[in-house]
Amino acid sequence: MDMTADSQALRDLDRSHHFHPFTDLRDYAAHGGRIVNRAEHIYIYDTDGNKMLDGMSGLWCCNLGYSQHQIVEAIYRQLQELPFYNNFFRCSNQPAVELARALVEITPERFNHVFFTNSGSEANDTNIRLVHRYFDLLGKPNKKHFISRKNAYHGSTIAAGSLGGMSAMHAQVWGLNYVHHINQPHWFAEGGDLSPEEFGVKVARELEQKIDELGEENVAAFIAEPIQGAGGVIVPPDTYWPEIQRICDERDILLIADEVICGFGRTGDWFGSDTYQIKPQLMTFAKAITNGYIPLGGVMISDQIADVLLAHGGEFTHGLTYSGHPASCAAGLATLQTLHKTNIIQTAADNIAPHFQRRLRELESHPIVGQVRGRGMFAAVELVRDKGSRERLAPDGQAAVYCRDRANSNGLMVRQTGDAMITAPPLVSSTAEIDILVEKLHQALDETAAHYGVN
Ligand code: PXG
Repeated sequence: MDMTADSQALRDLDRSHHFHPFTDLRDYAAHGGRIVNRAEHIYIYDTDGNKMLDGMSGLWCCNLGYSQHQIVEAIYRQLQELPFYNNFFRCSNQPAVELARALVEITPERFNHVFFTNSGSEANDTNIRLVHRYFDLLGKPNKKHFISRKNAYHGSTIAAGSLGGMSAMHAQVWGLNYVHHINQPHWFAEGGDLSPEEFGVKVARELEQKIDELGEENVAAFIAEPIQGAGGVIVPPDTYWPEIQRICDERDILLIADEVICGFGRTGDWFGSDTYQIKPQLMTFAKAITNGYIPLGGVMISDQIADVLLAHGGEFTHGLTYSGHPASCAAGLATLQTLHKTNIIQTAADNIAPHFQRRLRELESHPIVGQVRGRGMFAAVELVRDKGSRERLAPDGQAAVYCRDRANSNGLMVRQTGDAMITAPPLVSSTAEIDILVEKLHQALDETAAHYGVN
């Protein structure tokens, strides 16, 4: 078979008929893209025969890489037994029940209920529905407002896009009028002369100011990722989360932890909330719950909220055809069983993540690297022209786009956010594979420095 001709034909069909997510559609129609057709362990292969080390775990999903046959078999077995039945009208299915129980076991004691969705976006929409119902039932119908953070990503439905704080999305989404944004704890970009610790407290107190501005009686919840992922792996200063927790506790504001990226081992624990010892009343999950193999998301609901919904009764008028899809839940169960059996979260935290973080930090001596930050198995490398003034190499994140393209051409899949290179490799990577990732990134940085005349 002539792979090149095949590949070209596929790419032509793709750019003729397929609108891609978060893509410049005119540019894509003109130039097309890469068709990935096979994956193994931590490597992806495209129809042109290129092999790439996947430094993004799919899209922050395949924490266990691509060769987890027991998850595939669990899906296959389930599809043979019961390919679908809905969870409406007093019906349930065994994998959904068992996965609910398994999730309750790995989350803190106060979580005893789960609502399943197909995606993180729908799970965050569900959070809004749950929070509004909760306060309505408590007789506090004015508590409808949400506070989120600039540059946050919480999904792409209208509601989740509103919760998110990406300005490019807001330019295209006529957002909800009850969502408000405060600054993110991005010390490198916005910390000025403050120490990270001082900056952490300052930016956390913006939550308090926003609550005062809106009136505590009107504010329902604050939503945030423990570490902001798509927004640039923004690792908060250690002072940040304790201050946020204090404010939420004192002011009768629910805390929602969006664990879509942080969850299932990325930060070194089961959840980012464990890493930062925060006590959210709701936790959003998706992506790595099935190792990315099949869509599934959901919300963990703490007793504080569940008890109110249970005690008052009445229909919770929310649901998705595929809430608790048996095949998705079977995949989730197989993934959790694998995480338990292999102890990979702990192994990666003890052996791989320290190596990953240490090797990446060596890049701080590179002439165009201003900062390397990260925790567990994700990190960001900030590009600058001048380390002292933090002047950027080019406007609009163009240098990082260039660097990403160089890395991709060299066989490394990483992504870019603003002026930062982002990487989040699978937890099953070996130290030798991490070394290859860092070498390839180093090479892309060299090529970027040369392109922008920095040496
Ligand atoms: N919350 C967080 C924290 C996410 O990262 C979602 C919610 C939405 O999940 P769904 O399943 O609806 O996509 C996400 C998704 C990127 C990128 O470029 C990240 C996501 C999605 C698409 C692109 O890093 N995260």
